[in-house]
Amino acid sequence: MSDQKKVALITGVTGQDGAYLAELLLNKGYIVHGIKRRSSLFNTDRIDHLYQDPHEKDVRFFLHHGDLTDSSSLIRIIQQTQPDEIYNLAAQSHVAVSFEEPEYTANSDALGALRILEAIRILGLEKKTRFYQASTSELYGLVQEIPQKETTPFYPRSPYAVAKLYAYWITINYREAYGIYACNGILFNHESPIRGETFVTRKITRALARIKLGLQDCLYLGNLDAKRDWGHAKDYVEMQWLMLQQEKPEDFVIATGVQYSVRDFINAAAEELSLKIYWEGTGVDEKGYDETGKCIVAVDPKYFRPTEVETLLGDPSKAKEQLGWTPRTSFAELVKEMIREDLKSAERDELVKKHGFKAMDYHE
Ligand code: NDP
Ligand code: GDR
Repeated sequence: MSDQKKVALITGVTGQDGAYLAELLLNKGYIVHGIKRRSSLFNTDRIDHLYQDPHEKDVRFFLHHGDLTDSSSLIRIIQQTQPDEIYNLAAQSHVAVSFEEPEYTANSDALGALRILEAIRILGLEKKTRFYQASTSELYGLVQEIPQKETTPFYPRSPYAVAKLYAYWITINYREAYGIYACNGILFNHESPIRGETFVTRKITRALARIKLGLQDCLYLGNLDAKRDWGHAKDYVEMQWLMLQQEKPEDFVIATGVQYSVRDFINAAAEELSLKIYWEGTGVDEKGYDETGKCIVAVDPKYFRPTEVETLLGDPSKAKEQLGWTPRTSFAELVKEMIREDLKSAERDELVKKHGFKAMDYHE
């Protein structure tokens, strides 16, 4: 890298990927600006370790209040920061919630991308600022081809996926119409110990750790047969950066190429905790019992989605060939790491409980 430090702007910096990406870019010597939303409680847990006191010298990490639904804040921040690279990671990212808040999801996830691209244009930064759009395997929805690659037709199955389809195409349109270096990373599910607590993997690791310590009785879930291609978020943010370092902008599928069901994930997580689960029933009646005959996992149809994405499996050949990328973390290692961290936090909750306080439960 030359003496002139590169400047990156990350939307969604307080989220799972935002936190890993900010850390990666700071380690690479970037000046990193992040957009956070105003919240009534602190919402910077995931990036607190990166915080730098603005009164110190040589500060390279800055946060700005803004929102993807507010063009004026986006234009102001982009004008002030003059970024070389923008990573648009912000989104209402929960598929099930998108059925409950479809209009807000469209506003932030579809129009949010447009607002940033327009800001780049309005500010005359088409030749300077590179743009990364967080696209998703949810675009494939009702899959038309197995495995899914860059050329596989899309069939979105949720308001979230439909909004992301708009963002995908507007990114390509601005690339073709205005010559902006803009690209889509079509990322398959990626998880970590800092994954949001209501996504299925984290919900499982967190609940099983708590069940193991007697802090919770049962884990309620929806469709156990859904299959996903799960990777580690830390590996995937490297790809987001790599995609903006190429000669020309292109779209890439990022995946492991291996698929497991939700039930497989539960069994793997249970095994890490030396729990054995005995399954009975199917569909809405399915239950998992421990050795003592206690029900510790049960299906609750309230978690079923109006339209489900049953199976996703990515083909990352293009990224492997052109970007020289391979995922580093295996499924087993991912599960192990998530369980290890959730067990630690369950142990903290156990301590808190012993002293008469109650820890939060999550029921989404
Ligand atoms: P998270 O849900 O962990 O983080 C989302 C981030 O977006 C948070 O920082 C959130 O802020 C912020 N945000 C939400 N709405 C707005 C808004 N209106 N204005 C500004 N910021 C907003 O998501 P991930 O880190 O897991 O994912 C990052 C991106 O990648 C998302 O766009 C997601 O849709 C996409 N994606 C994720 C995949 C995955 O498996 N993780 C796979 C494929 C795509 P706050 O902290 O305040 O809520
Ligand atoms: P997904 O992730 O919808 O793939 O979107 P999620 O972990 O929410 O669901 C994966 C699968 O598990 C099934 N499932 C449950 N899901 C949740 N959240 N809670 C449950 O109780 C439950 N029981 C079963 C789901 O039905 C689904 O089939 C994630 C998000 O990060 C998106 O932003 C991203 O674009 C995609 O991954 C790729």
